[in-house]
Amino acid sequence: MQSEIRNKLLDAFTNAGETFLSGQYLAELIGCSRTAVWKHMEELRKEGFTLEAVRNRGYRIVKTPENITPDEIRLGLLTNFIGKNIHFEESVESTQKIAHRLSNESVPEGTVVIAEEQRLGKGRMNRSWHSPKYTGIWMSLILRPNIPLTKAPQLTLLTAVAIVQAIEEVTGLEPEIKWPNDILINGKKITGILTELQAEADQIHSVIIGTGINVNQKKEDFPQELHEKASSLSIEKGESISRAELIRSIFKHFEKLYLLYLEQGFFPIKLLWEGYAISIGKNLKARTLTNVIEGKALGITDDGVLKLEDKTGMIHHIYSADIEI
Ligand code: BT5
Repeated sequence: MQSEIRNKLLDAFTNAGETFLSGQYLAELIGCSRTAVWKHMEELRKEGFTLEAVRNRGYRIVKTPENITPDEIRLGLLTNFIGKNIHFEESVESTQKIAHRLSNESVPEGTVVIAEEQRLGKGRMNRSWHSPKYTGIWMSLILRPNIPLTKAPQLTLLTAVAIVQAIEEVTGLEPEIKWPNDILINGKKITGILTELQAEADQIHSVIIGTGINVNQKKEDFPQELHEKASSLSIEKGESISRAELIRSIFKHFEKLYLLYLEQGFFPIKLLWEGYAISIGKNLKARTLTNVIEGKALGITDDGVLKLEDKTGMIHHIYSADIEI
């Protein structure tokens, strides 16, 4: 976890923009000594930040490091609780595993676990998620919404909307959503979402939303079996993309949508989601755990459940499946 002083320091630089901040000003603002401020500035320098220090004016940050660090994410973060508490690791089996553990330790809502690499990244139904080092965003967000168990899948759809909005904002690309949890660009998967619950009876203890976003991989970084199916934002855009900026943007959009959802329910999210969905109106094959249903996608219900009409006119409600378009 990050230190309180470091967080306050980064918030001050976020608010200051290009303006220099003096050591004296920072020390008073944060309530620590000037030596402590200097020590934290040196730590930032070691992490790869480029700082400018000018006599009689103070400090400003001119460049952030290449790798992601919690400090870099924090600099410029405009949320109140999503992503304010970052648990950062260089290499883990799965960020979901750590988030489950932290969730039991009662960390605040909005805590995220981010790793530079996952050695055993998970998809749904025990599939694997390829998560190579320094190229993607592999993170798990801990939420504690007061909603019934059955509504938890709506949060997967909400997350997809937040990520699409953030990708649009940061890259200008126009992703599409394939129900329930895939984000595609030019038909290739850029992002997968895995929503897991900790619950008792009908009471949700926490929802853990794992997102895997392919950001700066090159084609050769993907294993052969994913070449046709997967892509990254930098392949689609033709340039590399700042992962920290994208993470901040996701947190911002997510917090806005999540607060809207808690206040007004799923309906406004549904409208946004439909605007990005590619499957609606198309003929699909839905592979559920027990069977395969073919039909036309009519849309989603107010609860986020997919409605498929088969050849006989019967309407099926699909709660969880893999979709082929
Ligand atoms: C998903 O599952 O799409 C959910 C992926 C969630 C990953 C995040 S990363 C952070 C957090 N920690 C974790 O351990 N997991 C979450 P599903 O719909 O089952 O898709 C899995 C399938 O996508 C695999 O079977 C592959 O075919 C394909 N796949 C694997 N890695 C991929 C990648 N990097 N990009 C695109 N497709 C991939």
